[in-house]
Amino acid sequence: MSLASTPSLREQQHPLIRQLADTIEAAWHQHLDLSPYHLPAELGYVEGRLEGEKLTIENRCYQTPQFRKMHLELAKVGTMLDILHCVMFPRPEYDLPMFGCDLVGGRGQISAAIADLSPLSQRTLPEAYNSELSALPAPNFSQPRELPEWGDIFSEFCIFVRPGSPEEETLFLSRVRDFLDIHCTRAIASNPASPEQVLKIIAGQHNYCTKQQQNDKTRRVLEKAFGSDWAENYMTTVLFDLPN
Ligand code: 18B
Repeated sequence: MSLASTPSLREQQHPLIRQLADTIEAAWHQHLDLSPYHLPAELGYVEGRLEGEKLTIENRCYQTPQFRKMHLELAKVGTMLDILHCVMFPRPEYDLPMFGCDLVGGRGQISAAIADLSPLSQRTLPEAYNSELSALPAPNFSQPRELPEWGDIFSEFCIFVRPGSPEEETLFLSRVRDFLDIHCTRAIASNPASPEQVLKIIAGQHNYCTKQQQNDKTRRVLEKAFGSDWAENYMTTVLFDLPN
């Protein structure tokens, strides 16, 4: 197939997903020293079928001195479902929270917009993050959503909403940009942790990934298109792989 007939998924996505993908990549390029991160070749670009519709997944991955893997994924199920998924996995030598976000929409409406800087232990972020995040104006969304049971990994600053208007979409975008500016600036200024701390950080990242793997809504979409073995492998090696 020629390149001209396979436009990037990004151009076909809901505008908020497109803008968020651009925002994330702009922040990464502005603040960080990016190198490529190679996913298993067969998992960079994936196509399957879900209820007669084509499921397409497009992955982009980087690493930096502070982050072992920065993963931006766009997925589309025919005209039914548009998804953006993003996680920044810090190297365990750095005591940094997990940045994660997920946007899920269909038929022109985003139903779930989630973004957080998630702490690795005792639900508390490093003090510097706490003070910077507390200093941001409190965002006001008209349709907050309730976190699932496994969502105890998220911080008090987590946003989980159905954006109710173009203004709220813009507010969500600017909030994510604030999270990324704070996170990237802190990350490049951070010092390596002690060996004892590293063990705790690894345990914290394990807990984060194990909880995220319990997201049945994600799993169901992948299972329906690719089968349960494929979904399990994808969730544990691409979406939320454990640090060594
Ligand atoms: N996720 N999401 O990334 N998920 O990956 N996602 C949904 O309107 C996918 C993350 C999160 O209410 C929904 O209800 C697929 C990260 C939470 O029980 C669907 C992929 C975070 C919920 C998908 C994907 C995260 C949620 C339902 C792979 C947070 C609510 C949409 C490309 C940092 C869960 C809706 C609940 C929901 C699907 C959070 C369909 C396939 C990084 C909390």
